[in-house]
Amino acid sequence: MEGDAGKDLGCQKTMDGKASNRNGSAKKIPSCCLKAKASAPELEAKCHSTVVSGWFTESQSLPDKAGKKVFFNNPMWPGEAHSLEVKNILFKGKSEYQEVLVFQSSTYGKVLVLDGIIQLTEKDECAYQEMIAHLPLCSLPSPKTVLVVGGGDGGVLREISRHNSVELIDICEIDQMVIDVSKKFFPELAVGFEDPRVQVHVGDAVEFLRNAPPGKYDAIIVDSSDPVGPAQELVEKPFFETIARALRPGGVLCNMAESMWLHTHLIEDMISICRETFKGSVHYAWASVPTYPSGVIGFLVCSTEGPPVDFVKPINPIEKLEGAPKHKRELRFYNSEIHSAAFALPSFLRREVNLLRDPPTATQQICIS
Ligand code: SPD
Repeated sequence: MEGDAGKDLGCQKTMDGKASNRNGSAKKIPSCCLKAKASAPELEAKCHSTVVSGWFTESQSLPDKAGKKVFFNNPMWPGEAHSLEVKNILFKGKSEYQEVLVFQSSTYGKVLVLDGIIQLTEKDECAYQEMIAHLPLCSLPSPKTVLVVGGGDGGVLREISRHNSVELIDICEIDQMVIDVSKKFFPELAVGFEDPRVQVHVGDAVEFLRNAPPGKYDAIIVDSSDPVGPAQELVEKPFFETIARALRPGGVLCNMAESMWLHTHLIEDMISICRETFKGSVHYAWASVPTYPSGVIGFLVCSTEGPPVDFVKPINPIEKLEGAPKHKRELRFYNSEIHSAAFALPSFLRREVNLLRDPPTATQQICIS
């Protein structure tokens, strides 16, 4: 791994316009590039060489046929780009699934990037990892069995391990390189792997869930990358069905659910699939994460039919769990107040994703009033 630092990830173009790797052999273009190419056919889909003149950006400008610079960016957030100043590149590599980049930024600490998209920075990872773990786990009286889908950096494991009631933490991550890179460069996150309750499974989560005994888990947390490339399947109905099957009655799912500013249609689709699939409740919450596109990220929380789950008012408040607020390190973002506040939605989102469609339950009345 060390030897790779500073190497060009090189999704270069050959004379015939096909993508090639460094030694010139033909290379499969990732689906995200193909989508981008389809939305901007005048450009060749160029992979994720993302550091230009000392700045990392989730998009880049490329010359069109007339030599004019055209902004080429991720199809998930067309027309915008966030940049971070790069102090130095610590690692560049290519796994079987994606390109992996780690750099030291000037203002956000170390940054992990997969396929050209920021996954976390040392400065603001606390908001995402703490929320995606404690929104579901503080909504259950005494969670015991938890599955993490994705989450190979270990940050979500670190957060789950604050809960002493938990006896088993399975994690299914598709990409061993993400785990290795996190252990090397992000020890504050990878510390999550040290908990003896953690069982690591490297492989396809869809397959893993298909083989899981029905009703095995109290909570499933889907900490995926965006639904382009390897995470595409993780927003589709069959995936949610396998999750519902693997949860016990009254079990909960917390799923990364993108930005309300950029992805209202995707959120709407996810909510409608989840309403069909999870017969308990379905809610949307959000948090501020400055280095994610538009500066916010959402969480879809759902429960299966069974003992009702009131997501808005944590029944298992973290402040009352012995040792939890300081376990491994102090909580930086999450507390019970922010938990409830996360379910307050802007009016446009309530309308656009039709969150008022069902007659509001007592819980929803609190959340939407
Ligand atoms: N747009 C980026 C969304 C990334 C979500 N996954 C982050 C992984 C951190 N554990």
